[in-house]
Amino acid sequence: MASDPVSQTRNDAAAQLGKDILRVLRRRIGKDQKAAKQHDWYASAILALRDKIIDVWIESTQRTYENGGKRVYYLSMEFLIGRLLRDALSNLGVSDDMEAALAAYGVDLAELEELEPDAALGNGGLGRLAACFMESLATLDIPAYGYGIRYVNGMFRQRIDDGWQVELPETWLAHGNPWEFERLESTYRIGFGGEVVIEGDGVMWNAAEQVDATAVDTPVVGWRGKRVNTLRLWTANPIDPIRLDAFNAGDHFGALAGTVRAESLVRVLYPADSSPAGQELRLRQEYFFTAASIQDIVRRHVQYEGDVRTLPEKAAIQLNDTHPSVAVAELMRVLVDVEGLEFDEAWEICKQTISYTNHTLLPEALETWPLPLFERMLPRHMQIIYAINSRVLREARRAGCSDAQIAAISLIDESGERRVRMANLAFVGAHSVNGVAALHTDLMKETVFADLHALYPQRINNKTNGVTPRRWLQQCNPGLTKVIVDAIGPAFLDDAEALCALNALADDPLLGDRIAEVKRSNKVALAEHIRKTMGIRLNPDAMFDVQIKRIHEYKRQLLNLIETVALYDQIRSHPERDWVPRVKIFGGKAASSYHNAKLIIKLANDIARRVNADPAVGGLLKVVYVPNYNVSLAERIIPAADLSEQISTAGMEASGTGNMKFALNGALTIGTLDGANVEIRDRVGEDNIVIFGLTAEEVAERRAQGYDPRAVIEGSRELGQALSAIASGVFSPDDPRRYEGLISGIYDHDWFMCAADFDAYAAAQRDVDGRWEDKAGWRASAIRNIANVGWFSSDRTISEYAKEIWKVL
Ligand code: IMP
Ligand code: B1N
Repeated sequence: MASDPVSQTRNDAAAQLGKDILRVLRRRIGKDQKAAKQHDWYASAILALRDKIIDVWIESTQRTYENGGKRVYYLSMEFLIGRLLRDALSNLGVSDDMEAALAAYGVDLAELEELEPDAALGNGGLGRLAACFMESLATLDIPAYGYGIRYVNGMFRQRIDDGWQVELPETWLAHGNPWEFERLESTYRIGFGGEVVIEGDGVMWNAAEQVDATAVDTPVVGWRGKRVNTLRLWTANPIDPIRLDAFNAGDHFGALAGTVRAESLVRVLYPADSSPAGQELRLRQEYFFTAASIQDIVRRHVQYEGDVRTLPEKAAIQLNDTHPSVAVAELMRVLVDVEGLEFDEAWEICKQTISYTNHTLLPEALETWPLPLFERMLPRHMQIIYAINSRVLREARRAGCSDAQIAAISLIDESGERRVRMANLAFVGAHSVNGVAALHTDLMKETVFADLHALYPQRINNKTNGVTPRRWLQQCNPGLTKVIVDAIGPAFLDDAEALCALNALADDPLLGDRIAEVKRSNKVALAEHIRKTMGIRLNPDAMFDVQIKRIHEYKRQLLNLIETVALYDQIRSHPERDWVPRVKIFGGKAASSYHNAKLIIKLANDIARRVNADPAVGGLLKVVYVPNYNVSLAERIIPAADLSEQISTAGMEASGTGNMKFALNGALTIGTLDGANVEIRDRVGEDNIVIFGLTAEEVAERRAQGYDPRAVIEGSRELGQALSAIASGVFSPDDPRRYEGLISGIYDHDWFMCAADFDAYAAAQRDVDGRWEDKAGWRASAIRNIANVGWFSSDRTISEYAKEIWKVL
């Protein structure tokens, strides 16, 4: 083999990497091969790899400066990036070299990968989308920066104690972070509070309190390593780390108060996914990272272009939801108060530079801040918001808006306690406002933004979400990737839509067999992981039916659980029937203050305990609640799933991105016509997805008519029995009334229409059983799913943003 030039080059590359690793081990870690522990190899491997990345990184940055091109700035409170080692190896095409290099020292790369903490600087879909976007931006060779917060403790670690969620701090930085570079020279002063004073022609904001924001950069490697972009996360430092006078006078805690106050800014991520996080510290965090980012963007522009007025030609700022929407007021403040532009000119620059993505229409998740709080923390921004508002409302009046329309458009909600509406601020300060799936974008126009849309009819547009096929197919499912390469060649590795070549082979029994083999071995691996970590044994030939996502009532884990109870009951009553063996897998975190979501976790665990111990259902039904669902677990579970549960109340899930990952890995979807499910159905074809339940329109109609869940429950024996079983304590004998409140909520109002959709859902599940029994049919459907969801690559999404919003492609 050594004479084969390709493998010779490979051997050389691996040998060189091996030498690099040893050098790093010696020079940077201070150990030799004999003394090295697993963690030393881990650090050395990453640092050796990082050296390769740095070369491309510097070259990419230089290229941007030389070309004088436009940069994209993605401002996001969350970047759920997960582990980076495998991603970097795979995108640089050196996974095999690294494996061989380490093997030569008796070290297993897969074991090292497990040592990497999962960087969980996000809650769920919104944060993971930002991470997929960063990877696609680098892949498409677009100069881009992600801007966010370097949380010391990101998303909490979830433990399940006696079935209840317990939240623990995740100490992802405990062993240092080999990927990041602190940039002390990129430090900005951020003010809070104080007062605004008139000074000659201008205005001065004298902040009462200040902290320093310092940049910490992480390289983001694109596919095939052509470009490396920067993820710039801000950390907070006190201006005076210690007040020595106070310390020496014996006030040891008070002397450090400034440090504590600064550090609290970047301490934790609010664990609120699509739920309100309306505390003062949250607004401080939002302003802190937004202000630092805006200053950095303007500084870079003025430094190299000399004139702030050309900003829109060289910078596109995308706001990921409203969390950074104070950027509108901050950019105005910098342009007017610091750069000395006229308000009107600044306003045009602001609108041309900024664009905004909306990710939810849930009323409780739309950010608003009490006006007195906002004014106290950001007095100058409050004035600017008033000035913007008076302009916008003048425009609205001129356009003939009614008083009701004016009230809806206003940046200030006057209906109760006065509040600042961050979504309206982002909307008016942006030239583009996009939704994240076609249905969601339509609903934006019809509901929350109806009046703003009437006033600015060109502004709202759709950009259906996507996921990076590198992480969510190639890296998490190498077995499937190889089978596809063998079947249709490697073109899909560079263009996910080339997967459509699989359509021609959908009924090929040989391909069906090979894909089924891969699925089975992924299921065996997951079953083994669950046995090791939870002590539960699973049958890999059972259908793996998976619902993993944040726990939220609108996502309806409860509907799935009620159906699980109904199925359990049926299996017990009719053991003679030919039941399809199922494993119901649940996973997800609940916001710490979300009582019902936590109760749903307990219910899943209570059901699991009872069902798994019941010999009467033996091999036919198992229920598993996997603790601490995160990106790394998703990478294990999704390739092993047969059925993907996407069952939100129609109209409530803006898009979903998990739905895309499952389909890409050959799972069939059972779902409602919500979010991107609609577009997945359009692409895979209605025969290859199981759709059930009310449509968004029907949900709205039912609500308008006065929906009566009791009547529905009376009409469905199965549903009534399942609900009574849960409510009467069948699954909670230790506390029989535990679920009374949860279940009476369904009888009384059933906001999320579990009852209305139950029969359709149960029937759809039996339809799924039927399809499963037709092995060839199932396999063909799985292939058609893989073949037709290449369009949901975040490369496609990002190229749409780039062409239509940012104008950089
Ligand atoms: P920033 O994007 O302005 O923060 O600069 C980040 C890095 O880009 C710097 O540390 C330099 O390595 C590089 N850089 C800055 N200015 C130039 C330039 O004019 N040409 C090439 N590289 C530059
Ligand atoms: O954003 C995802 C979508 O795929 C999901 O459907 C959507 O629910 C999710 C406040 C949110 N919307 N809103 C949030 C997150 C954190 C927070 O503090 C709201 N997350 C979504 C990507 O488009």
